[in-house]
Amino acid sequence: MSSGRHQSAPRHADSGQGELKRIVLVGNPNVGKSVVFAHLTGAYVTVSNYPGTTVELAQGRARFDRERLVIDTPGVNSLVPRSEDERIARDILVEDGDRLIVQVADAKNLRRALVLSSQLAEMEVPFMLDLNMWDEAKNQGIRVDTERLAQLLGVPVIRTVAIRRQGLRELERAIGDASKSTFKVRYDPDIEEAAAKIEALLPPLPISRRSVALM
Ligand SMILES: Nc1nc2c(ncn2[C@@H]2O[C@H](COP(=O)(O)OP(=O)(O)O)[C@@H](O)[C@H]2O)c(=O)[nH]1
Ligand SMILES: [Mg+2]
Repeated sequence: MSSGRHQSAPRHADSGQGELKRIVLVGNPNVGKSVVFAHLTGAYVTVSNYPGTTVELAQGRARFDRERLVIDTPGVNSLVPRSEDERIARDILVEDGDRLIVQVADAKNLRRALVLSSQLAEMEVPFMLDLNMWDEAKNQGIRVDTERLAQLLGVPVIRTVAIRRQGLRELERAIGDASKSTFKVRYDPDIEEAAAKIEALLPPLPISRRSVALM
């Protein structure tokens, strides 16, 4: 990890919710994460700064499963961080403990979204993909074969129009099926060889050692 300071979990900022299982929303900026978050949590939401930063994080209990805490993270373009926001999103994913990840994506910008999907796959964290803004994609004539995409990624892929509450029930159902992706990026042999050497030196981590070695 490039992060020098190792921050404690945001869950500690909100005492009493410490040991809840987490649902972490991640995605590019402006894809509808906060709208999805509002639907999943309803009214009782706390907003606190991520420890040691001014970055605000919203968290609240899931309405469909009170044992789960939903966390809305800052929008990112990469999980190999280049900004404080990206570092925080990455750190939340890297934290130990029981968590399922919901990647919210703009269905019109699939290429951008799949960069993150491939990074989540590399980290070997359980996730599912929500293709949001399906209305706008449709209006622009963009079609996505979600079944094929789900096959290729090996994780659930669903469609939503969050502002109109379309697909949110399906989203809630699919969260329980979030899984580690079977998709694997193969790099040039030199990179693979170097990564394997680094990987062998790393201790057990909450995300795959391969992904940390590649970072
Ligand atoms: N057309 C359309 N707009 C949406 C949808 N979901 C969210 N939005 C809008 O997209 C903008 C960004 O949403 P927001 O939740 O703030 O995105 P975030 O940056 O990922 O948290 C807002 O203006 C939302 O009202 C959707 O499914 N369809
Ligand atoms: Mg937001």
